[in-house]
Amino acid sequence: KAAFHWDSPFLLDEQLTADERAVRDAAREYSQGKLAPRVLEAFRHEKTDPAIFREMGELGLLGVTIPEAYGGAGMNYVCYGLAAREVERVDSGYRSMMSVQSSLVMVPINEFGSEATKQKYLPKLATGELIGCFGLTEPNHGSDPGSMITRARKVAGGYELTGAKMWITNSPIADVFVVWAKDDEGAIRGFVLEKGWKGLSAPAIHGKMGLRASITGEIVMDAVFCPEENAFPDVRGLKGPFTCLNSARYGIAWGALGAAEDCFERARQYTMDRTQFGRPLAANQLIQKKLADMLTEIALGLQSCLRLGRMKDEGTAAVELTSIMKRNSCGKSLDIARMARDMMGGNGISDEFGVVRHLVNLEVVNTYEGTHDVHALIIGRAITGLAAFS
Ligand code: TGC
Ligand code: FAD
Repeated sequence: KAAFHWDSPFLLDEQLTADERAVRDAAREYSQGKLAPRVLEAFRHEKTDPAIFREMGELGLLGVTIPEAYGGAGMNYVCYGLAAREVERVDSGYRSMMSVQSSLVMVPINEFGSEATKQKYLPKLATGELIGCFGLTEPNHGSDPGSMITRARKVAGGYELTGAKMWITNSPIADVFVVWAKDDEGAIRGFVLEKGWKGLSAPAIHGKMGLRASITGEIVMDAVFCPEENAFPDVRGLKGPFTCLNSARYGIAWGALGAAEDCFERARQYTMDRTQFGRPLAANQLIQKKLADMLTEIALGLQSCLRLGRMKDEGTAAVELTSIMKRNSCGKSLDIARMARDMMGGNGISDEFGVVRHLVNLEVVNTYEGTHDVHALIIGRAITGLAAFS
């Protein structure tokens, strides 16, 4: 009879190449060795350590899928997903820092930037020497970014950008700002701005109850001059930002399950160790059902993420598949974190036990990069041919 492995029921390892396992192992060693010891203080005191970008850069975790010619690791999407899972096993905020830099800053520069722009920014973003952020959301336009009001007015030698972006990961510590704005024709275009340019500021947003280890801010643009060479020359419309989101949402699909795995493993160990009514909590049917539900969703989710990664690498993944997986992983991981929190009783409320931090982080992850319901509408449109949001 084949043995059952509760920690990997579908034997995920056996479906990976040696290179993929090596990336996964390096990301795990770094995350557990360097990130895990810092996370409690970082989360408690809302502290983001910018040194993390350089550390991740040294390991090749920034721009995993970006070609080596520009400083990236030149690896496949499966590697990127595996790395996101390991980083988010520690904290969604750390995965956020990595995925914004990789998918939302390096991907658009690589896909849409001129050769000079790529040469100028990508190698330093890959090492973490430069920190990037991505400004799409505005105070009054979140799920509906097509209605943005930030403007890029054509002026001699470039554009003048005016407007405000809200809830922007990394912005207060960013050196490079990928910002989306409408031009004089009303078309959405992408621009690469730099810290220190006149009229550009990025105040921090404080008081977040989740993702506290990852700094978030605004981007305020008051007639910021952007030279022509820093505007993406060809891409127009929402296709530009959505191309970046396809990559980041895929990373989140893996990452959220990493957080869920951490919750599951903690809840399992806790209920094995804790005795009530004269026996381990884990000996009770209700507890075992919860563990079975958690493991089932994690195992099915990881297997589907791997399939999506393989399809992305082959070029056969429709964007709606990413919506299915981002939505499923976030929703299921949030349920798992809630269950784990409950199974750990009063201790589950303490940040020292880890799971409540994942829970409040996952509330954010379920909202950004397209909310749970917005992804349902994207999938619903693909099923029916009818758009429910307009
Ligand atoms: P829609 O008509 O659907 O599309 C407009 C144009 O965009 C194209 N397109 C895509 N292209 C590539 N990939 C995709 N996934 C695409 N989806 C759409 C589409 O083909 C069309 O092109 P064209 O050439 O015909 O113009 O646009 P809509 O306005 O109706 O869209 C509605 C909706 C709900 C799908 C969309 O607006 C949406 O996804 N809203 C959610 C917004 C969102 O995800 N924001 C994320 C902000 S960034 C962030 O949260 C980062 S957090 C990072 C972290 O810390 O980890
Ligand atoms: P809204 O769009 O106002 O939605 C509110 C509620 O209404 C949601 O439940 C939503 O599902 C629902 N809703 C909206 N439209 C419909 C509809 N048509 N039908 C039914 N229900 C609907 N953005 C960036 O650009 N860059 C970043 O780096 C970034 N980082 C972030 C970091 C954090 C910590 C947070 C919290 C957000 C971040 N965001 C970022 C913004 C994020 O993408 C948005 O918050 C998200 O897209 C939702 O937009 P909103 O907050 O305006 O909510």
